[in-house]
Parts: sequence; C-alpha cells; structure tokens
Amino acid sequence: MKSCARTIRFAVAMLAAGMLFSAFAGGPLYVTGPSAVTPGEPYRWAGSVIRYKTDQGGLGNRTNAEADAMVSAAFRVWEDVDSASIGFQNDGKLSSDITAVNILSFQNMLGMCSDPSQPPGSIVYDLDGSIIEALGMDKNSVLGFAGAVCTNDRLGTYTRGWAVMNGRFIDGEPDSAGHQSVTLDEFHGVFVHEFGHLIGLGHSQINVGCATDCSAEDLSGVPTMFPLLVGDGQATLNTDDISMVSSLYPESSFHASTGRIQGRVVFSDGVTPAQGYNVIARNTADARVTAVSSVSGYRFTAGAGNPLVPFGMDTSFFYGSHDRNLIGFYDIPGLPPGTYTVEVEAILNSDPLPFVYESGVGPIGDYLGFQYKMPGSCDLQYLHHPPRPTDDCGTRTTVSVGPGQVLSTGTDIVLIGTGPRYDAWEGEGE
Ligand SMILES: [Ca+2]
Ligand SMILES: [Ca+2]
Ligand SMILES: [Ca+2]
Ligand SMILES: [Zn+2]
Repeated sequence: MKSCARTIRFAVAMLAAGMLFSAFAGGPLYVTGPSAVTPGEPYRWAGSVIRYKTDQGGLGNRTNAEADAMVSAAFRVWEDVDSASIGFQNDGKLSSDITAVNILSFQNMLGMCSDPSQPPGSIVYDLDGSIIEALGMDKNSVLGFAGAVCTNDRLGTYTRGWAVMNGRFIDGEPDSAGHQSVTLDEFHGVFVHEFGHLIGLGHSQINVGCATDCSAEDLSGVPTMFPLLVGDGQATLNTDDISMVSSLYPESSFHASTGRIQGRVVFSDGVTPAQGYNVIARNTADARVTAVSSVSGYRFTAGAGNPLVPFGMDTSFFYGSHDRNLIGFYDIPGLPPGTYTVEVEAILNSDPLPFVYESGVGPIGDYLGFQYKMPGSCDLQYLHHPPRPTDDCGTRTTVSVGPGQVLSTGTDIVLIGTGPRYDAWEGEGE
C-alpha cells in the first residue's frame, strides 16, 4: 500500500447569471430539466468543433506559448478518442491578460450570454493563484475549474464555457503543505480533467479508496474525472472517461462496438428505487482498471420529492428530469465486450473530503451538499439475479455483454437488509 492522495481537488464552475443552484449530474455534467424539448438528457455542445481562445500571460513558471502548448495537448487527448467525435479549434488570444484585477469584469462579460462577441470557449491562465483567490476559492487546494457559462436549456446545449487553470501549482516552488506543487505531467492531467468538464463530463467515482490510500493497481484504475488529483495517470483517459465522452459525442461505431448495462438500484422490497448510489461495472479480466460507473438516478432531478431538500430552497433552478421512472435508474454504456460484475456503493460521504458541491459526484451531492450512506447491511454489494434471501454482501452474478448489446433485464440491484419496504427518501441521509 502506498499513500497516493493529495488534498487538492478539481472544481467545477457554477453557472453564472445567478443560477447558483444549477448543478451537476453524475456522468454528464448537466442534465436537462422539465422545460427542455427532451428532459433528462445530458447537455452537450451542438457542433462537433468547439472554438476557443486562450489567455495572455504566463501560467506558473510556464511561458504563454508553453501554456498554449499544454492546452493543445490536453484537447488532443479528447480528440484522439476513436469512438468519440469532438474537435477543438484555437481562435487566438483573449483581448487582455486576465488577472485578479480584471477577473470579475471578465466573468461578468462572459455571463452576458446574448452578447455574441465572446468566444464559445475561454481558457484562463491564473499566473499565481490570485485569480482563484479573487473568486473566493483556496489557491493552495483548487487546481482549477471549468464548466458551462451559457446554455440553451430548451435544447440542452452549451453555448459558452470556460476553464481557469491555477499556475501556482507549477511555479517551481517545492511541494509543501503550505504551498502544494505538482509535476508538469500531473498538471497535464489537470488540463485534461478541466477540459472534460468543459465538454460536459461530470465527476466519476471509481476506486474510491484512492482518495486516501490505495494500491498501485487501484491507482491506475482511477479515471481522469475522479474529483481528486491522485497521480499523473489521470493524464490518460480510462474506460470510464472514454465511455462518457463517446456517449455525449458518439462516432457511429461507438454503440455498435461496445456493450451497455442498464437497470435500477432498489431497496430490499425489490421495487422502491434508490437514488444517489454509485454503480460500477467491472470487467472480470481486469476488474480494478477496466470499469465504468453511473450514479443511480442521475437523470432525475435532485429537487423533487426529497424531504432532505432544505426548507425554502428554490428547486426550480435544479436540473434533471421530473419523470419518476428515472429515480434509481443507472446506465453504463461503452463497455468493451466481455464479462462484468456490477457493484453498488455510497458516494464518498465522509470528512475531510466528501464528494459534494464542486467536488460532487452525482446530482444529490452537487445540489444538496451531502451523499447518502448505504441504507442496508452492506457497504459494497453486487448485482445478483435473481436475488435470494440468503444473499450476502459478496454474492454476485457475472454478466456478459457483446458488441452492440444492451442488457436491461435482470439488472436491478436489490439492496440487502433495508427492510421489506423502505421509503426512498426517508432515513438514509446524513
Ligand atoms: Ca475522435
Ligand atoms: Ca492571465
Ligand atoms: Ca489514466
Ligand atoms: Zn472536476
């Protein structure tokens, strides 16, 4: 075992224009709400090429040209995914060097969504962390952030986004508690992660033990979109990242060449859906690394029918479908053909770094700031079909998926030990 975590995190940008409660789904970054043409669908960029401009000035101890090269290299990682079709075009420089002095006016300008003079994508270089600080975040723990600024909520498309990269982590200072630094290879991973948000990916939880301690094998299975930077392995995409970008921007080959598992997480009655749990399909040949995750109910709003929503909170800002059939529903596409187990666990809910708000995984943590604990007798359990009263936490079914196959029967995961019937919303929160 080795200690592999740092207490530094990626953050997701909140939408501008007063939409403070607009938040995120697990898997896709945002999911359309009831006013959309098609509710419950991930937001995505409309075109296949996203045009962007980069900041002036340096990034840590990197020159502006070196920072631009890091941007191109990180976009290329997403472009190079064979099963996805998304591209990026550099349209030159932002009109001024963005710094702590002008960041707020720049942010306001970006937030004027009807003003067409802003580029669809803006990549901001924070020379020394002072921009991050000016925006009210901790410059010693937030590596950067990215996300949508403007959206078309009817069509479920992004029209403007940005990323801010914190150069303080690569200013050449030695790594210490009071001044955390990362390698350039790790910072490449930060760029790739933030650009994942920019194109519509949310956070993923796979091999959650790596938030504190984990094996080298588990570490290599941590996806780029994990909420924490745990090593330079996040500069290369894992199966989960590839599945997500390919789902948003599929090449015609994607669905035909991969398998997909869909089902629901339900309480012990086998009927009542359970919202906000992390579901992972793991390939039995390479279980710690070849894995794809989904959050149960990720397409459903966090703001309806949930008594844990604080009284008086305006949930009309919450995204996600109001179709109750989507409560507890999980969807795991992009599986390389093979044999899988399907497991369910809580999303990290303990201090010091629960996966909530800007580090959130799934809509509950993102909107409401907590994650459900597992409600029954298992911290981790598996799909077992058909379920039996004698099942224990380790009982599992292995399922095989071939190219183009969608497995959607016999895929409900029945939580063990929650009582014969359990109200989906009461008692399991913290
Ligand atoms: Ca491609
Ligand atoms: Ca700058
Ligand atoms: Ca990787
Ligand atoms: Zn992030």
